[in-house]
Amino acid sequence: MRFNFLLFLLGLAGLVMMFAPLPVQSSPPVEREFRIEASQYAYSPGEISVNPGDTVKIHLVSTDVVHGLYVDEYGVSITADPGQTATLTFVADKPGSFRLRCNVTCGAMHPFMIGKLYVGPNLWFYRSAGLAALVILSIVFWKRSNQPTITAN
Ligand SMILES: [Cu+2]
Repeated sequence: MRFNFLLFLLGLAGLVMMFAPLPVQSSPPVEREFRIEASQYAYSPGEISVNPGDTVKIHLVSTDVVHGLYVDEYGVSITADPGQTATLTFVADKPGSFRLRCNVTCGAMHPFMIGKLYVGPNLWFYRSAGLAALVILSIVFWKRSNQPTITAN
């Protein structure tokens, strides 16, 4: 009976750990600069990640033809001429993951020229670490409850 209650508590703690929004701001906003090379038909690096509130400065360098970079949902974009660098600055105030797409028709595979902006602290790491700790706790409790108890007469 007591053990079931503990299990219930552990399960509850697990759910909270998975889904509760963490109110902590893991780090104060900073300016982050990225140099992204655009060539047919990819961005390099293809993924960038920042913390919410950060000022993102992207230097887009085109190595072959004219390429663009449009950030989904943020609605900001930039165009870089061949061999040129263009700079885009915006504040990453929306958390989540957003597509970066080329907004200049640059060739046959143009629609597949896609990158990713990830805005958010690495919550999954902390959540899975918390879950792992819970699993270990449950095993400890389970072992204890299965131990034969010595009763004194
Ligand atoms: Cu392109």
